[in-house]
Amino acid sequence: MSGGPKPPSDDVTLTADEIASEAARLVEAADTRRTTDLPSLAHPALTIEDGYAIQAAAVDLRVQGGDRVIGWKLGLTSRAKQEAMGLDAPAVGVVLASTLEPTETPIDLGRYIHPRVEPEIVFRMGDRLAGPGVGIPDVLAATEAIGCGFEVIDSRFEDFKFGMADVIGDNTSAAGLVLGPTWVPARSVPDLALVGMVLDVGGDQVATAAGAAILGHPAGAVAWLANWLGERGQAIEPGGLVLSGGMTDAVPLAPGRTVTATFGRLGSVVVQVGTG
Ligand code: OOG
Ligand code: MG
Repeated sequence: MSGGPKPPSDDVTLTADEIASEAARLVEAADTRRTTDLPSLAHPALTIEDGYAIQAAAVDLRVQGGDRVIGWKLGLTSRAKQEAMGLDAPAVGVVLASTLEPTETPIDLGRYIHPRVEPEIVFRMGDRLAGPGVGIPDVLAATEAIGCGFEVIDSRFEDFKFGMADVIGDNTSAAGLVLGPTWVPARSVPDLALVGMVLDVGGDQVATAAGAAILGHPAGAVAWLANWLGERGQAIEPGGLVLSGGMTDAVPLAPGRTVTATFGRLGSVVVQVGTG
């Protein structure tokens, strides 16, 4: 797997130099743990495809620096997330190997700017998958295993305030990933839409959701991704992960906080933040 989404070039309005400089600024913001200006500040007519071009350039910088693409993430696939962020369509981002957090160890807040976690259903793909015409049965047949995780999002923009093209340029706020320990074959969760999830923060139950929160069906969201990638001549590659998107609004991480998401058949995932 290499690189990020490749935009159809006629929808890109920025020059190659402008794309490279926006990408470099976002990568630097992440590396120095400081927020930066929205790309749309300097480029008010920024298009969604400009956003994907910036994202792809930033991912290329990471890969040149020794990182590796290990999958795709969907963002803004639930109503809870769309309402929280004031945006009304799904977005695609890239999962990099460097963002994987060790499971048992407490999270180090020093790696992030203002991190939040989101409970997500995660697919590990067995077969290559690309549209057109991909549906839920195709996704389930191509899936090696389904699990759960917390995505750590950490916008490179102040207060998580951004437009659609901006957040796409910022790789949809992707920053970290904590995977749960349980992986089950797709056939053992015949109705993924009805898998429940209970979200607990420091002993308080703060939200509940079902798989159907994700565009009606998490595997339908993955089908949407495969069809979207197919239009661009790209694919979900074998072995790749797909994060199907936050099922609830995200929870800010704070020193000493423990966040747990308990899913039905998909087990549970815990994020612990150190106090130091
Ligand atoms: C954008 C990323 C959203 C999700 O799962 O919905 C996302 C954000 O909220 O900063 O990853
Ligand atoms: Mg997410």
